[in-house]
Amino acid sequence: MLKKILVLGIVLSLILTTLAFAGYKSEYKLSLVVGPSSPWGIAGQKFAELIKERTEGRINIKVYFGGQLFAGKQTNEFLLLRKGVADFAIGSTINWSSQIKELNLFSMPFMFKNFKELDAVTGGFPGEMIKKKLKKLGVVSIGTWGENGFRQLTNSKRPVKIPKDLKDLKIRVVGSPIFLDTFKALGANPLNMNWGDAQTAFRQGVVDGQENPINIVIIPYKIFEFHKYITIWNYAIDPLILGVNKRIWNGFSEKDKKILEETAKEVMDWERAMARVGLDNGEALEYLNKIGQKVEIKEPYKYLEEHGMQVTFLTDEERAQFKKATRKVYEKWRKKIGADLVFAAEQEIRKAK
Ligand code: X2X
Repeated sequence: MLKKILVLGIVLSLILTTLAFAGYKSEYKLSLVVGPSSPWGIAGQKFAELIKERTEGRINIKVYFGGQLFAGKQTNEFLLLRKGVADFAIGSTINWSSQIKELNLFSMPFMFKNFKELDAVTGGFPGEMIKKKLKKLGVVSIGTWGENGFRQLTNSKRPVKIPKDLKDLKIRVVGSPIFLDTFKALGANPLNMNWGDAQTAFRQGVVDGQENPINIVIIPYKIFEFHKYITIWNYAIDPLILGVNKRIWNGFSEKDKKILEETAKEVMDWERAMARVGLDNGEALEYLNKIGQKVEIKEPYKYLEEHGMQVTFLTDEERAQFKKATRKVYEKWRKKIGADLVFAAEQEIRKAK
């Protein structure tokens, strides 16, 4: 009798397990705009590997690098994640801002000065508002916040210290309208280009400059091979989100959801530390040491100089000139983003000072 009950129990649990995972796909697609050479790209690979291991093969994620799922058109990524062409993505808030106007908050010219101010906004009420909006649009944010980083200006022509220095420089920007507004306000000649095409354009000298973060893009992509000058001006920031299509998310068991969430947090914390190492007050390095990660590039500015770059830092007064020159853009986008969200962010920034 006891044996019969035991066998019945085993059969029943097998049936239940099969039923629970019957809805699972044999492969899930994770989208990335960049390649596997930067910590942003490595985070995708890391996430896929850890999930496979921790779910004992129930969830099998394949990473599609370099915008493969949308022929490189990076501003379409969110749309395709929403539609289920991608199941997961580690997306840049800039690239997703075409569909979610709130995400332009991070591209507001000269809004965030440092990591402390950024963390106050992403970790506070404004961050929650944004995640809620994403969910409403069909994407669950399980890994927040990763980081592409503060965007710095590089160019092949001259050091840029005041707005006048930017005059008529051809600058590649992402296909997001706020960037066109900002660079036009500064007297430059901005051009929209996808990241894949941009790298060819740098090599061929079709553009004079570009703007991107140091640890995630400028160093891994060796921008110093094309541009001699870099200006550290923290004019915009690009947080990353590990998101899942909501329908896909709802199909996972509670146990697997927990594994996905915990792993996403772990991977994005690592990625954010890699984006900040050498650029913050040492917290990122401390964190990486704690988790046993060996870091090769500890002093990014020195590394850039060693690779032939002239690094220009701005004084507060110099940065204020750029801020003033772009004030109209800020006010225009306040309305587009939503005055409530911008106000909430401004309050957090004030408190963080
Ligand atoms: O295209 C860019 O500049 C990049 C790589 O930073 C983004 O995807 C936003």
